[in-house]
Amino acid sequence: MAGGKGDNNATASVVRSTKERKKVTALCLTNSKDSNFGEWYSEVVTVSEMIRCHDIKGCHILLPWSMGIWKRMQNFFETEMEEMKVELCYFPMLASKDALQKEKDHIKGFAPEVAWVTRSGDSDLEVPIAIRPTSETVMYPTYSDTIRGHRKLPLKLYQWANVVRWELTNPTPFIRSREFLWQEGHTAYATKAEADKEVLEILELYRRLYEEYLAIPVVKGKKSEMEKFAGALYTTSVEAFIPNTGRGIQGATAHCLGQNFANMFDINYEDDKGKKAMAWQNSWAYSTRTIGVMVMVHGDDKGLVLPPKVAKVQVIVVPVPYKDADVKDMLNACSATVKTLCDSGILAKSDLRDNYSPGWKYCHWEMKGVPLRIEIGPKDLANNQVRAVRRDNGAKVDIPMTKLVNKVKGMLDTIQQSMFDVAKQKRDACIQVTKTWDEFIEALGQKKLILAPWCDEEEVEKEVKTKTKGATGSAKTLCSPIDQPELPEGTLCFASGKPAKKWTYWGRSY
Ligand code: 87F
Repeated sequence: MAGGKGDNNATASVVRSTKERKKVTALCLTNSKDSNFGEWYSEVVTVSEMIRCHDIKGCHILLPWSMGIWKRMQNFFETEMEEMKVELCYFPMLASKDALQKEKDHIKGFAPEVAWVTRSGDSDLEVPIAIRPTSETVMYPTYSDTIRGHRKLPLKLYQWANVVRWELTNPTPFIRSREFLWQEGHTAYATKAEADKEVLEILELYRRLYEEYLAIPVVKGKKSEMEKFAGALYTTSVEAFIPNTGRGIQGATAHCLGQNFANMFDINYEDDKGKKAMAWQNSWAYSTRTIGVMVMVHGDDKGLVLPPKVAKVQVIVVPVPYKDADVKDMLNACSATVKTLCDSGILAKSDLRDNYSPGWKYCHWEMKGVPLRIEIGPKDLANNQVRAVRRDNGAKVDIPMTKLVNKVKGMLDTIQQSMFDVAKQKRDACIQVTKTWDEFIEALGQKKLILAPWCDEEEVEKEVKTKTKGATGSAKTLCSPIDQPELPEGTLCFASGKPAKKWTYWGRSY
């Protein structure tokens, strides 16, 4: 692994050709994004030191490089939670069988994914205990007590938690793993109108997380009856798209639960007329899947490409010693540059190791996706300038030391915006409007993100699923965009030929 203990000697020894060096230090990906996407993804998340494998299938170790990204996303979200007056809490990870049974109707389809603790030491537990796959059943008994007892609505809580879902399909780091991290929000209101309003506010936060932070375009939309969470009145989501595989991916979700759980868990309050009324609830989450989507959308054959707003390190400063030039001055200039940047709030770091060449360091930090590299060589030192190199497009500029902070800030903003623009351009190029079945099938074969007029009938969605079944899964609805394009009178459903009710995105998905 790059930068690992084992390769120090190899690098220091006489390894001259680039090819050989890359082989020894594993700085080069052996798979390419375009020809070998699945392998490329697995390789890039491990070689960049985001994750390490664990000896339990579907579980991964999240290393500082990915946790640093997660932390920055958490910071954004926590600030917004405070603004919305949603309070942080923590509930246990173990759920009783009784509580889980209460929502058995909704859990039916999920039951095979629930992991159970059945023993302690040598003895069987009297009653097995579930590890939370989600926390409704853990939290809602408390909601019932709290709301009825002394607290007025609304009750707005969220927590950061790990959850376990014993996935049976092929695990993929971040995208589908058996244990993952998420933020889960659970709120209760007196009226449906308040709950509806919150769903859209949360959905907007998720859009901002993806578009402003991860630089990934998403569609805000409503799930079909078939694709919604069975326990919800309706489900909304932000949907991203992976051009390389032609698959949609649910980025985050916000449900209006209606009064379903309130009825199951007896979450009621006394209304102004002293009458018992059931609460209206929402639940919403985004998970570490966000990181996987970011890798898939932005990564390239040199490794990760991190958007500046989520990168753990935004600027890497590398000294470029040349023959007998004074190395000490150069190292001091690097440290001073880092200090100046850090003092102004930029996440900068230097790589002053003397047992790696500048070229090796370039590859290493490119693999890790650091948005901006600053090189300082003898000429730069003499001219009181640095050279900055963008990770996203390789562009190089010389920056006078006197303008360092402003220029670097400007470049980081430009990179952030440019990464979004490029990703949006690629995503948009994959969107295909189809009005007939033949067009739909053709677009599906071309890995498109399909926007089609639909009659919104479950039977029709089922039929589309059956008819498109193949080795790589079948087509399904991703969402109906909240911002609906105009649907001219008389438009027909692409699949059934009945009058269309809405525009809906379709495609294969993760
Ligand atoms: C897997 C096993 C057991 C999803 C599961 O989306 C139960 C479930 O209830 C389960 N997989 N779900 C739905 C989760 C709904 C909801 N929970 C709170 C969210 C957002 C956060």
